[in-house]
Amino acid sequence: MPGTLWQNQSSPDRKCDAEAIRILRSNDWGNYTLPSRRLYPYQWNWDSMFVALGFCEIDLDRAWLEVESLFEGQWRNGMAAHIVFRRDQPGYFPGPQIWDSGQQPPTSGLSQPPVAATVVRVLYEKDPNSGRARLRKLFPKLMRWHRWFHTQRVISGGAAIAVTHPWESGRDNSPDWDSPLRAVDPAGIRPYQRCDLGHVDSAMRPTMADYDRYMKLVEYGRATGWDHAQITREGPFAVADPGITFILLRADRDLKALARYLGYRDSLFEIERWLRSAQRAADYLWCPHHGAYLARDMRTGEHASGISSVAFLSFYAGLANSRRDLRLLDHFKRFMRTVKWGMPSFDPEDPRFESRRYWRGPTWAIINYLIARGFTQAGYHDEALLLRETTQRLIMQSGFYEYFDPLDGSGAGGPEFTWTAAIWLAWASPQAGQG
Ligand code: 9WN
Repeated sequence: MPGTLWQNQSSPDRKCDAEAIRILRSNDWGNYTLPSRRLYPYQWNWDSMFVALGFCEIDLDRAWLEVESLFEGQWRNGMAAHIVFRRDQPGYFPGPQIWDSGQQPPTSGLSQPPVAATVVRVLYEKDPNSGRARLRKLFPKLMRWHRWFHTQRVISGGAAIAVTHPWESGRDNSPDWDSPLRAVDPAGIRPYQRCDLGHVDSAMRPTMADYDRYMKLVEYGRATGWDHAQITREGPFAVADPGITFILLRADRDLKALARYLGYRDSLFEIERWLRSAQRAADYLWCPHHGAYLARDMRTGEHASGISSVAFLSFYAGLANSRRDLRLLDHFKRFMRTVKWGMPSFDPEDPRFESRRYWRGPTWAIINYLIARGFTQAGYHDEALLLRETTQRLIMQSGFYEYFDPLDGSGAGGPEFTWTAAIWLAWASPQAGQG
């Protein structure tokens, strides 16, 4: 019976199982789940997909619903939006009026890392019989979204995927965006009031200078009527992101497996075409000087000057290159040796590393999960185990925080955070099916 595995509550890890289920259920608003009740009171794209992985362990039907509801926010041009606003919540800024997307239900004007196809494959393979009709309905939506990335978020001739706003990467204030953001002039933006600082200590959040530029980019996108091709081609910010590029590449491979299950030959050919550009995308991001895949400003061609945790997602993407992989594994070992509670989101030896400031250093359970899945598939089992055990101990010690300080393992950001609970159920718990 689904869920029975999770019902014994005697040991500490079993208590965490019960707590994770409680968090998922308490943030569940019917067919979508809030990342966090106070801090993020809407449906977020990649959060929802991790949530579906968590639900998959206890309630497969509910897991499918989570994915289906996300696609209610899909645009006619194929984009699955990064936030779907189903009701007005004054506790979050910027809300639906600021984005002015013209969509119904209202959404933000950009996207987020496309983990959906990979998650749908997990759900489908869990029970192909009950999932087949649902997969048939979702498949064309996934195709359209991937096509949107491959056409609207690349610059002609290129293959790496651009983010046109730091929020699109899901890694808002990563040092990856520092230099390209400096070129965005925030002069003249409308006055605004942040809400996040009412919920979380400002030392853990992006700075005001960052926010001014985030708002400038929203104002620019809105002024184009959210013309995504134009924004990528001419907008003030277009940075090739190893995070999105590798997540999409992996999702393309999973979408291809789904096309095979359904016997959709035309889609298979189209996906194979996308996959043929993978090597070019990887080569564009590879920085021989750092020995890592780095973000790259598409306006100037400049690489970022430090290494983020998403560099290690090349394994998850299914890229294999023995010379590059050795260099990446050296960095991985160094990162994990330098801090006790990895994987830090940014190089802990770089002067810009900040252990509690959001994407400038902290450890995130979802990223650990993605990197570990890649390591397992590439045969690096010790590295995958290290990430899983560290995540397990972090959560058992500190609770279901949004993220963790890699130096002392303390929780940071929002408490009772949905994606941390979901990753516990899907992967970190000793009882987990491991996604
Ligand atoms: C903006 C919901 C989201 C995550 C992102 C994370 C943060 C939002 C914010 O919260 O971003 O999208 O307001 O800071 O960076 O990855 O999806 O949990």
